[in-house]
Amino acid sequence: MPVPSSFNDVGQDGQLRGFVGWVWYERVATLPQRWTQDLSTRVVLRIGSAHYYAIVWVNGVHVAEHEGGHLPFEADISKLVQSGPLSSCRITIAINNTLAPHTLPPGTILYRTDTSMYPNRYFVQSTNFDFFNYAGLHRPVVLYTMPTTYIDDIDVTTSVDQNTGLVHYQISTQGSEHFQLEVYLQDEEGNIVARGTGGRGQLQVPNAHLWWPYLMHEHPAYLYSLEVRLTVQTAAGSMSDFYTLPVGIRTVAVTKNQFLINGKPFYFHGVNKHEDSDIRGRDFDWPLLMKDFNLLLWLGANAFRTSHYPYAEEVMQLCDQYGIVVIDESPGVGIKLSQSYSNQSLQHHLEVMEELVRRDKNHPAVVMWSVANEPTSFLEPAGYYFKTLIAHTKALDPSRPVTFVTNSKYDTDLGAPYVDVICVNSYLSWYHDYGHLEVIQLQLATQFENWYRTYQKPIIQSEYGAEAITGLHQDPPLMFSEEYQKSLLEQYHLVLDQKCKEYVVGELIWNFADFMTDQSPERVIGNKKGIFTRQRQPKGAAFLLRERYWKLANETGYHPAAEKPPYLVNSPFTW
Ligand code: BDP
Repeated sequence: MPVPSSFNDVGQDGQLRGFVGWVWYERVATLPQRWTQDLSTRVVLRIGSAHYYAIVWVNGVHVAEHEGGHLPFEADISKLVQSGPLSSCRITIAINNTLAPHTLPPGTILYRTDTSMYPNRYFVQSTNFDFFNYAGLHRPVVLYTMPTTYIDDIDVTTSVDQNTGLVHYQISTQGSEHFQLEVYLQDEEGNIVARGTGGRGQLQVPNAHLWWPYLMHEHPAYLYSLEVRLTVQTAAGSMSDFYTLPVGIRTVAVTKNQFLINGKPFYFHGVNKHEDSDIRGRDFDWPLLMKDFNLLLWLGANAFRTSHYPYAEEVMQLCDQYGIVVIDESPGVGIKLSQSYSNQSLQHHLEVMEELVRRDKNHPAVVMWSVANEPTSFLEPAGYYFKTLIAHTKALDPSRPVTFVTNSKYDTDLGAPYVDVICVNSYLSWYHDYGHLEVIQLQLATQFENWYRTYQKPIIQSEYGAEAITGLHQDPPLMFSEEYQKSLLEQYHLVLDQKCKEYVVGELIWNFADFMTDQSPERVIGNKKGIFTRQRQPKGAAFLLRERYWKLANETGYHPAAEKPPYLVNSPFTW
C-alpha cells in the first residue's frame, strides 16, 4: 500500500474499499550509522496522519498510540535504535478506522442480527456526515533527528503599535537546563530586522510589513523568518539545534458587525474544501494541492474553511505564503446523537483542540478556529458542551476568535451564545422547497435578520450550494443541472450583496470540488455540489463565482491584478 494514501480506492477489491477494522502497515528502514551510534542524537518517528486509531511498534516494541486522524503524532525511538548492533528498524503501524459515538467524528456500528436477512456477525459502520470515511496513512511518515537538547516548541503571536510590528515569542526546550537561546527575525530580503535572547521576549520591527490576505494589498502574505538557535555545552563540545519559523505580522479582531484584519474590514469570499481526490482518497499530494491553489487564485478566493477536519500542514504553509485566510476546523462533524455529548466525547474533543492549536497556532493565515460543524446544538447537553469547548480553545489561544458552524435555528441554538462569529449553513431551495428558487431571497434575508437581531455578532454564510452534474443542462433550470446551480447561487448573491453592507462578513460556497461520500440513494458517486468536478474542471458556477469574487475584491480590498489574475503559480517547494 503506498504511503501516503487512503487504502480504499487503490485496489480492485470491493471489500477493502469498504473495510472496517484493523489494517496493518509495516516497513523496514535502514538508519545511517550516525543516528544509531551518536548518543547525543535524538531519533524521532513522526506520523503526519493515521485515520483513525493507530498503534505503533518499532522493532516489535510498542512506542505510540494515537486517537484521531488529521493530526500528527510522534515517538522518540532513540533508545530502541541505539541499543544494539542493528542499524535497521522495523516500523509497524496498525490502524483501525472504526468510528464510535465518542470518536471525532462520531459514528455507530450497527449490528444486523436478523439471520434471515444478514450473515452471521454482520455489521455496518453508520455515520452522520456526508463524506467517505477514507482511512490509512494519509500523510507522510518520516524519521528525523535532532540533538538530545532541543527546541520543543515555539509560540509566536503578533501585534502592531502604529508602524511598529511586535513579535512576541516563547520557546520551550527539552533535554537540559543549561543552554543559550538566540533569536533573529529576518525580512524577505534576508536582512536581520530584530534580535533577542532567552526563552521569551518581544521583538520590535519598525515600519513592519504586515501580513495581508490575497487581494487585500499590493504585497499580500509578507512573511518574516524567525530563526531560533539553541546552543548547549556538553562534555563532548558544543551542540546546537536550529529552527526557522515563517512569521506573518498581523492582527485579527471582531466587532459586532465586522471581521477586522490589521484593523481593516475583511470579507471572506471563498470556499469550503475537502481533502479528496480520485484513487488517492484523502492523501496528501503536491500536484493536487498546487492545482487547488492555482484554482483558488484564479477564482479570486481569499479564504477557505478546512471543512470538516484539519488539513495537511503543507496546506497551511501555502495559505501563509499566498495569503489565503483559513477558518481552521476540528473533526467535530456529525455530532448528532446525545451519546456524542458525553464526558468522554468532550474530553477527547478538548484534547483534539489542544493538538490542533499546538500544530497550527503560528500560521498567520489561520484567523479563526471552528470547533465543529452542524452539531445538534439545540439538544440540552450542547450548551455546556460548547461553552466548555469554546472557553478551552480561547484559553489555548486568546489571539483568535472561535466559532462552530451551525444549521440549527437561531432561537434554539444553545451553542451560539459562546461563539465570536455566527457561521450559518443553509440549503434553501435544495433540501427543502426544492425547485423553488423564488423563495430564496425572502428566506435568506429572514435567516440573517433573525440571527443578527438575536446575537449582534457578525455572520458568515458558511455553506450554501446546489448539486450539478457536470455537462447536464436544463433551461429553464432544473435541479442537478449546471443552470440550476448557477441560478441558486445568484439568488443567494442578491441578498448577500445587501447584507454585506450591514453585518454579513463572508460567504463560502459548498463546495470547491465534487467529493466522495458513502453510497446512498441521494448521491450519484459522491456529492456533486462542487463548482469544480472532482478532477478540478470548472462547471458554469465556477465562472459565475470567479466574476463575483474579483468584483468583491475590487469593492472590498486591493486588487492589483484584477484584469490578470496570477493563476500560474510555481510551488515554492518544487523545481
Ligand atoms: C451540509 C454539511 C456538508 C454536506 C452538505 C451537503 O455540512 O458536510 O456535504 O450539507 O449536504 O449540511 O451537501
